[in-house]
Amino acid sequence: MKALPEGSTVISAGYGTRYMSNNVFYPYHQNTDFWYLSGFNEPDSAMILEKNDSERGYKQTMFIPPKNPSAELWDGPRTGVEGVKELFAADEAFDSERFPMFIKDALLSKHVFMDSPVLNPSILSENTVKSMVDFAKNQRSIKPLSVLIQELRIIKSDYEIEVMKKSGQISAKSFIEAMKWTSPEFTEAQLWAKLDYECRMRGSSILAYVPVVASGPNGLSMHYVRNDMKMNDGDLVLVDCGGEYNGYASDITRTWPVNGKFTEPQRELYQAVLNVNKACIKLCSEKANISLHGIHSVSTRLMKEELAKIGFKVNTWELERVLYPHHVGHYLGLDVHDCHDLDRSRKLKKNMVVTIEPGIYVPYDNRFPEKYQGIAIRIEDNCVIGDEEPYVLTATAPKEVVDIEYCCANTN
Ligand SMILES: [Mn+2]
Repeated sequence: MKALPEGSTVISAGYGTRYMSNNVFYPYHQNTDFWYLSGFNEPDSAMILEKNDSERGYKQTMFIPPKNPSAELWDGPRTGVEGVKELFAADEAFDSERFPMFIKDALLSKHVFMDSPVLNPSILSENTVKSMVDFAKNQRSIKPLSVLIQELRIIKSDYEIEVMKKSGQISAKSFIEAMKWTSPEFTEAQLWAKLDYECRMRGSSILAYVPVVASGPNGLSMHYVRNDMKMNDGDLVLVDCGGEYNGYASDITRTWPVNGKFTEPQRELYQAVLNVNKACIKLCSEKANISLHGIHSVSTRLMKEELAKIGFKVNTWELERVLYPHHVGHYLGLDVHDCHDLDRSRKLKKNMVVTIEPGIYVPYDNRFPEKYQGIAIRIEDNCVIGDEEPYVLTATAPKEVVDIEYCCANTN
């Protein structure tokens, strides 16, 4: 609010409940921008911030589901109007149903910052509110809010880093348990359940995203999330999974042998990707003076060299469109793909958090050495940008060949 001009009003709405089918709802997840501003986790809530001359510099008005004994009988206790003033520092608070009355005035301020109501199910997308916003849009310019919040979110506070350390540890330890437990007698679905269980047993509220649990050639599909096949002896399993802890996501990928022992071609290809992963992680500092796009360029160059060492002859198109078709990383935070509107060409600054996730996916195509065909490998870590060197949040998840094989052999 300090950075905004006089006469500014910020309107932020949380998500409503989302449905899988008919009356069957998904586990509730708050809009992360609203959560960042408010810390409030109940559906159908909203907040209006008005810049003023008070000591605080602004007035915070919240709209929330009110206390209601019959609704609370079904859905559990609500914070209520008095609670949200006491616990969430609201100057004023009202029943969500009164939001349309207030937004009308709010939209008349000199500078209005809010995101399009059509983007997400929230009390902003209700018809009366939507028509008022559409009307205001024609009258004056409403400026987008999310990019402003993303600018705040991209640099983590020391407290956020502490929470993300815990989030990383939880997920990394869950990978250790998953490796120890993996065997050809299980399915991908069972390995998914194992990871979910281990994350939640350590304090995660939920997995941060639908994981990829892809054994054998299933790993060649980047977004394989069916996770329903039997895992075969002799195959690798590629797992991209992370828990959410106090709102903050982890995003780890490890690839390990279903039977616990790499074959020779698997190990060679794995080592190539691992070398790229480690070299790129070293670049995660302010001193390196580099962006995520910059690290990506380095990763493609290194990958080409690593592949040449083991007999691949590939051109740039084959490398960047077929074998390694995705980016080396993204920002990480409350969202897995955090600050998604901010460019990856900005120089990395202290306390940004990024993923480093080079991968190789060799299709059944005789342009590539036959012994590597059908193998998919990705190794992904979460790194806090430091002054001179990174802090790797996911360092406890094994990734050296010897560590993985030791872990897999240790079957409890
Ligand atoms: Mn990722």
